[in-house]
Amino acid sequence: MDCIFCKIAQHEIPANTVYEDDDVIAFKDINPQAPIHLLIVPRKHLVSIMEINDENKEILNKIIRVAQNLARQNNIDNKGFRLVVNTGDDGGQTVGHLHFHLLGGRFMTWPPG
Ligand code: IU
Repeated sequence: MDCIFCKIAQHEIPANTVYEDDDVIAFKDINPQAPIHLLIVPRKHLVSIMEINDENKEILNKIIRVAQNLARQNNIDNKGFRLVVNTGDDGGQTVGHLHFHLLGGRFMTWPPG
């Protein structure tokens, strides 16, 4: 499958990895939108949050736990951060492999653009 995040997850192309285990990989976004901008990605190819179901829902728990740990490690847990899942064209999703953006280190405005 020609999926860039699958290739990163399989170490076929390099990334600035900050965490990985059997189910999840997290790496620095190549085009950061905040001082801290990490992507948390399930190794399994799921196109979007719309592919979460009763059989694979545990991955969400895992991703949230990884996000908490990365927030603590980057000292943004107390001041705050944003965890974002862009979904589909109108949601601004450009890579068709489910990923969570962890953004922090600056004040986030609302609404997002
Ligand atoms: P989006 O929510 O699908 O728009 O987010 C995709 C993100 O993936 C975006 O922030 C890109 O900068 C980022 N990214 C990356 O970190 N490495 C890559 O090789 C590619 C995209 I392609």
